[in-house]
Amino acid sequence: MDPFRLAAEALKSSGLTIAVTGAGISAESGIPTFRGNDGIWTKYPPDEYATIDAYNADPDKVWKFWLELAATLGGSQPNPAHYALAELEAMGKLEALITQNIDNLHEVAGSNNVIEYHGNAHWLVCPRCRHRDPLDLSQQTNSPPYCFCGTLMKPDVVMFGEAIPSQALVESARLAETCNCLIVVGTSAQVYPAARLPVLARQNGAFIIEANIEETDFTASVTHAFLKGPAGETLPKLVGYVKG
Ligand code: BV8
Ligand code: ZN
Repeated sequence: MDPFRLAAEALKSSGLTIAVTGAGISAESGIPTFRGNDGIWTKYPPDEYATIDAYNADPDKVWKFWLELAATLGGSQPNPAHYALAELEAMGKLEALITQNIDNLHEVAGSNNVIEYHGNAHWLVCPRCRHRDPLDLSQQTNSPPYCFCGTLMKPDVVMFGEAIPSQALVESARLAETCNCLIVVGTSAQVYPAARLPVLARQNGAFIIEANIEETDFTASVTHAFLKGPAGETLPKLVGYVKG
């Protein structure tokens, strides 16, 4: 059966549907993904630039990478894939959206119930007192700013070796365990604990829809309906089937 028809039927009959998104959903917004040929990690190895130990060891070096990444994100706009998920939410067919992305594009596209599993690059946070400030890109400083409590602030993103914010962790696990349908979009399924969410949902009997340009570790073992292609095309097509 046509995977779009299968996926649309599952969505229509699902009482609680959630989405899990990764960098691939923002690829058509011009944001490079992490892995893959021209991925961010090819230029900036994650163990040098995206771990909390690297940040603590040399904040200025890592700060320069985050400013550059935030500047790339700053100029980007949502693409039809982001709008398709926002439309499903507006249709009452998507309860929550868990994103690994830090680009804020789901919020800009109109999704309301977004769980930022890996934080948000447009904010700074104090590791000590949790005070947050918006990241002011016009301040191209060489070093991160200090919090009023005297501690060096950091980008409000979850770096490797840092814990997922506890509220996001608990709420996402609850949703994965109780949903009837989960749409996983544009993730290589390499990063934990985010990569556990579709597995958890499948174990609890949910119907898994996967949208990706290529197969992943989920496709053979977790996915029921694989929508192959760019999410900017597959997700609007899926919404069309749901409406049809
Ligand atoms: C933690 C920060 C514990 C911001 C990120 C060994 C085994 C298992 C786990 C570990 C291990 N060693 C270490 C760990 C833990 C580690 C981990 O999982 N490492 C991996 C690499 C093995 N995890 C952690 O450290 C996590 N924390 O475990 O803490 C702890 C507990 C208590 C107290 C202290 C500590 C923290 C993980 C979060 C790290 N932060 N990002 C940022 O840089 O964005 S992760 C980074 O990878 C991004 O957030 C990104 O979202 C995430 C996943 O990547 P993807 O989104 O999947 O993107 P990717 O490029 O990989 O793939 C893109 C996909 O899109 C591809 O499939 C492609 O085909 C597809 N695609 C492309 N174009 C399109 C498309 N699809 C559709 N349409 C298109 N057009
Ligand atoms: Zn502080």
